[in-house]
Amino acid sequence: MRVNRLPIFAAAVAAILAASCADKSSEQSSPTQASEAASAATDTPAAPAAADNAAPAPDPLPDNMSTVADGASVVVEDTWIRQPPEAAPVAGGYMVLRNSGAQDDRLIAVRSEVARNVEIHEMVMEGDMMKMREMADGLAVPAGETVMLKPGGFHLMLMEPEAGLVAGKRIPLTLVFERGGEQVVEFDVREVSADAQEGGEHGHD
Ligand SMILES: [Cu+2]
Repeated sequence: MRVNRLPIFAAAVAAILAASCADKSSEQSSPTQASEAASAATDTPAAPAAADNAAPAPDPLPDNMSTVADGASVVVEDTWIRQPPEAAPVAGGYMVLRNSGAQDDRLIAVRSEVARNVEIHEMVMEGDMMKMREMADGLAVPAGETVMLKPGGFHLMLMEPEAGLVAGKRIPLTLVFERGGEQVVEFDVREVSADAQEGGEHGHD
């Protein structure tokens, strides 16, 4: 064990030394730093990496790594609307928001032709009661994260939906993201038994 550890440690020290050297001297830069220098000063060709005896450095990052121009970085999946009881004043909409981009985004509004308006709701405890509440600032979808809208949790609330929201129909909703702009996404209307639901019948103020 002791015999094997020493070379590894020595290699790590050598790598650290090589890296700190490169900070002072551009001629001894590691491959990673060479690529950064090359993208910073594109008028000069990138100098070949002088790695010397240092441990091999990881592959240089692609030049566009931090400059990805991402518009719609949120992927919308598993979209569905619960078939509301006849003449119900609201209908719940659910989906999965997957932000694969490097930038935080936020669902700030939803529009639909089949409802008077669409609100973004969260569930909160009030005493021993779960209540739903509109999220006035919208729903954050942080970079690299997945946000689920599901019964009993975050959901869309179609206010005063038109008649005929029956299972099998596909309803387009326009999702408006703060950064990514608008996406029109189709939602399947599904019939779900009432005892399976938690976010269905809650009073609105
Ligand atoms: Cu609601």
